[in-house]
Amino acid sequence: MVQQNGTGEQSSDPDYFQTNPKPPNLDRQITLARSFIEQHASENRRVALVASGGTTVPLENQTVRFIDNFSAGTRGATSAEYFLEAGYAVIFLHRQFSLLPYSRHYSHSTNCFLDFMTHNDAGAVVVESEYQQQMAQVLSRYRKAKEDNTLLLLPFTTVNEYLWLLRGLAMQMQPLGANGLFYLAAAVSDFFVPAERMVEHKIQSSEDFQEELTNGNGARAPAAHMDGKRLIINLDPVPKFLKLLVDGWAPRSMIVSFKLETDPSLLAKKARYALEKYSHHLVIGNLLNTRKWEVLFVSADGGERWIRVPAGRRSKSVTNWDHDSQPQEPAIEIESWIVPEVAKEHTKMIEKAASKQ
Ligand code: PAZ
Repeated sequence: MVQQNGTGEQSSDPDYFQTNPKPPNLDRQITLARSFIEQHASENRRVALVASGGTTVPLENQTVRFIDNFSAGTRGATSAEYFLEAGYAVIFLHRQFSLLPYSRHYSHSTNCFLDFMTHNDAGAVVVESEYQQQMAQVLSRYRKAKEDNTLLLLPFTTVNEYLWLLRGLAMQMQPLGANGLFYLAAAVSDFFVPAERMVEHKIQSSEDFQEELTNGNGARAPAAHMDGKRLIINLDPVPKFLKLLVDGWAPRSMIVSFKLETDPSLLAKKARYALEKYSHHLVIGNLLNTRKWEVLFVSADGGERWIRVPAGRRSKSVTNWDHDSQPQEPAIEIESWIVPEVAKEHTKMIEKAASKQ
């Protein structure tokens, strides 16, 4: 059972980074990002930070159990490719082992790379002739991104790692000014276990073996514990990082967030609410079941408009023989329409910023 702690209203928590541990590899990741950003700033290239995949909330320090947020990383990985095509350099902040730009075409259950391969007459493994052309295109784009050093892959797993990375990267991106873009498609947990209430070891399913959580001041209530046969999980709200990003970490960049809902009647309202609450530039709303063929753009000028893949182009065949259980793939990737729209808005913002100088 998941319980919410407190009143339900989440606050910006300036203490978050004092009380929740810095990930061990953060400095290394930030160093990589710094030289990447410096290179592209010196070439006056736009840099998009694309956040992708879901964050986890570990229930134990030595993590056996965790809560996860839904996202395969399709939105982020696909969008990253279109940003690269539009001339951006991309920092791809992604959930470890979720889909990646380029390799996404040949991974996971719908597109197993083995289904694209065959043996030739000499017995060598080669790409099936019907996939040659498409794979050659993906390969040359992938190679170009590598040669030009325009794609930096930075993984996270937990919500804590995500928040530390987002803040650290935003600080590094500040010198880019309006050339920086945040495209926040990751599915980030709203609730988490703060470090001070995290147990060290695997939660036991019997009260008899329950771990005591103590500090200098005596016992503290752990975030997860057994109550008879029931597991009680008591989570804190994650700080409102979007507010912190807009107001403090990246005040001159363009900021685009995504809003995922399952109830169609709430989508526009919630997207508008988020935009008004955080005062950023654009919210892209999507529904879980239709996210591959329709999204709602809600912008700061009051505009609301749907981008939709036409009904006739909503499905294509997939290579896997076991695809019946998978959602249909549209013939058009909706990100090929989303990203140019975002880039157009970004151009306007850059021009506006330049006219003020
Ligand atoms: O990666 P994916 O295609 O499986 O899912 C993408 C998404 C639905 C997580 C993304 O488009 C999104 O809405 N992200 C924000 C989620 C949120 O409201 O926190």
